[in-house]
Amino acid sequence: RGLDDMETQLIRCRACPRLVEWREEIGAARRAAFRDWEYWARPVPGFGPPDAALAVIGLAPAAHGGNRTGRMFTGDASGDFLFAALHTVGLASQPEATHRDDGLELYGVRITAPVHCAPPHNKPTPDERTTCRPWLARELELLAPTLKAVLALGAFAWQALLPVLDDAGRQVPRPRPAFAHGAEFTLPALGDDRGPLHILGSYHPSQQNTFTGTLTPDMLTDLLARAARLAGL
Ligand code: DU
Ligand code: SF4
Repeated sequence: RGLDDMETQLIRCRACPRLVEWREEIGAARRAAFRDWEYWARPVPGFGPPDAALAVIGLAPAAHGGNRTGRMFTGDASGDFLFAALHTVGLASQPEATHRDDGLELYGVRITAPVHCAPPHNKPTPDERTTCRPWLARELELLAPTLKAVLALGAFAWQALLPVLDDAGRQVPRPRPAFAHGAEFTLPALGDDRGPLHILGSYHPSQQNTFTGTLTPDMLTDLLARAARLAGL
């Protein structure tokens, strides 16, 4: 299976020296609350069915979240918010994600990120975003036969996504659509097996946004529901 092969290769990636050092350093130092954890401390693969109709794209794994558990958004505050919303709209089997074997299933949706390794201060550099781009391109290409919608969580994901779509031969309008919460555009079907693709933007469910009320649960569930409907889910 394509995505399994990709995952095997991805988790060995060491292309970004700063991130390799950081992810391992965090894994060695840990945090008091997680002292008993063996941190994943490697690239964190995408999560969800290989025939997903909707892709949700975040930023990068959190140091003590995905970098600890080895699964996107699993075990951190952003994930608590995201999985609760996914469960509310019927896209996840449970509202919580705590570890890789917690039984969580996603229905028709795959969660990934444009940068697969935890960055210092949750801030990857533009170079790191560029270096990790082929992984996002490959994942979206493998999903292409079933993919109908992509929801970018935050401006970083939006800006990482558009060049990938360009490179895949999708015709992203010029000037490029700007990121906003609720931004939306549709790319036309291509001559091959790829139908129209709906692109949506939402604020990222980071604590910076959720603690301040910039992103409320209703705002996220509304957009997830819309993305799911556009994806035929
Ligand atoms: O708020 P937090 O759960 O500690 O996450 C920190 C940071 O990383 C935030 O900007 C969300 C982002 N993030 C992500 O994009 N993908 C993940 O799987 C986990 C966190
Ligand atoms: Fe490799 Fe991406 Fe991690 Fe960089 S961020 S080391 S390209 S997996």
